[in-house]
Amino acid sequence: MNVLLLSMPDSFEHMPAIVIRMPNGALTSLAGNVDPHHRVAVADLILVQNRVRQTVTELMQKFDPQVLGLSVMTFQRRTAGRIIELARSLKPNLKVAVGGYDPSLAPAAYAEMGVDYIVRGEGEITFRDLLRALENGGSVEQIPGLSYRSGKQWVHNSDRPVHGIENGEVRLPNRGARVLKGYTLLGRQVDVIETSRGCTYDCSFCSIIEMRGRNFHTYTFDRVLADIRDARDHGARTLFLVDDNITLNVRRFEALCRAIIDAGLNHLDYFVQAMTSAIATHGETLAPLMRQAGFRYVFLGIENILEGDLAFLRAAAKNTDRANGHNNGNATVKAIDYLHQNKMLVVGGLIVGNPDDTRESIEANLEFARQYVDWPYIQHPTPYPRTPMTKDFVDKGLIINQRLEEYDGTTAVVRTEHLSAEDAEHMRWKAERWMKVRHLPSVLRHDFWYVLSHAPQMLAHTFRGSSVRSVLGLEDSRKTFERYKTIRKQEREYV
Ligand code: B12
Ligand code: SF4
Repeated sequence: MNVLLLSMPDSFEHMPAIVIRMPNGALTSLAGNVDPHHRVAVADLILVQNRVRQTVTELMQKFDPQVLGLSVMTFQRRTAGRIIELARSLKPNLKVAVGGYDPSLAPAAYAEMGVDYIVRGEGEITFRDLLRALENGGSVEQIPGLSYRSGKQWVHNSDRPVHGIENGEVRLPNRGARVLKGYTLLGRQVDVIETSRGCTYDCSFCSIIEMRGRNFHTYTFDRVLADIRDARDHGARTLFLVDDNITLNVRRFEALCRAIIDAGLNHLDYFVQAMTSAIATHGETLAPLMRQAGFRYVFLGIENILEGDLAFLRAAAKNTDRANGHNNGNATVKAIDYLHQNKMLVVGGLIVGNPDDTRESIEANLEFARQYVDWPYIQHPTPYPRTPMTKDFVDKGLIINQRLEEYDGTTAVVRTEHLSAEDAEHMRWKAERWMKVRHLPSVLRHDFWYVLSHAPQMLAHTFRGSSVRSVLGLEDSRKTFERYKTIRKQEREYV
């Protein structure tokens, strides 16, 4: 069968497509796990953000798919709906399947959208089984993890247990299925790899618990190294590890660093997401190994520096330094120190605008980011489907915006008990732009020519909405903020 798999073009504030265009790892993993005789094409629409309609039309004509699959996050739901409409208008008898976090956690929304199948949770085996059934005219009733349309009704089969990825059940991704080019992270070709899946924590803002429960599964190192080599052979020089929480097993992570070094794969740049507690507690041995293995940026889930906010986010445990079995308080500064001492850069993940936040508590977090992090990744709490936090915000009546396309993390869609959503967002936006500018010398050193030639576009993106008057401080920043919001709204019309 001909299968076309698409990831959505929507990006958010901290991932400007002019300099960061990463592939979606789910789609190549699906492509690597269907039966080999299918002809699968994978297209990451982030690569063609300004010509989505035209590209989808061309791909539909070129590959003439019987099955179209879309990977969707919540803020991309509206775009997904538009792409499905377009594809159906081109080929009315097309079978459409959706998967990813949003369809898995809010399947009812897709039942209204001209979709035939929803793949809930991990997709490799479910999608393989679905294609087999479609090809052979077989029944889909027995496929766990699948929801399907039956007449006017939707049938939701039982959940599929999470994959035991340690035993080879999930084959390597098929990067050769990609049909668009232009992946980049500041000029270096980027790819994604996975070494594990799952997490045993239960942060209230995270979708993972409802998606797959609290568990942790790991690939063998042989498999991980083969994946890295494959990404490298396809041209990647920077690799983003998409593990949900690789730092759950620090000894394994250290051994992985050694394996990367021993395999001579440490000439690549690695980006990873990590818990502050793990880095603070084990930094002495872990951080030098990470550096040697080629880790360059570490995204730290700091979430908030105030204990009250951490309690609301249920993120206190993962931010506690536990050296020698003792609780030594917040782990953040110690973790950052270890990373900096070992010449790694910190992407600081913070969440501001929580229910009890005041102007002062948000400012305290912004000031912390100014002082300690290299690249700010500050977000607002966003009520994604079925997270515990969403329930809290609903119960407190604090959600002020239901337009899901704005649920991108940097648009405040909830207010606090003391501050409007707009005030919280304005504070973050105003502070964060300048923090980003401060990081320019660092990226310039690493990717001189690329950054030099793209600096005007990068700055124009960061400061969109600004004018000469606003830069000179002659205009109220609220006015600039309004213009930025208008531009951002226009940007969201991808299709
Ligand atoms: C890595 C990651 C990123 C990377 C993305 C790198 C990349 N290009 O892949 C970065 C850091 C850039 C990122 C950014 C964002 N992310 Co993110 N990210 C993740 C993370 C950690 C892992 C996702 C992943 O790749 N997993 C591995 C793959 C193999 O698994 P998978 O995606 O689940 O796919 C499987 C199934 O879902 C299914 N499937 C998926 N698609 C499809 C399609 C079809 C057709 C089928 C059949 C099946 C299927 O099968 C796949 C294989 O089993 C998750 C989860 C987490 N713990 O936080 C969040 C997560 C996906 N991100 C999320 C969000 C919100 C974002 C941001 C909007 C803001 C933010 N929080 O940073 C931005 C948006 C990025 C953009 N486009 O501009 C949310 C999504 C919530 C939701 N309901 O939509 C998550 C769940 C985190 C959370 N808050 O809970 N993210
Ligand atoms: S530690 Fe990370 S992956 Fe685990 S629940 Fe918290 S945010 Fe989600």
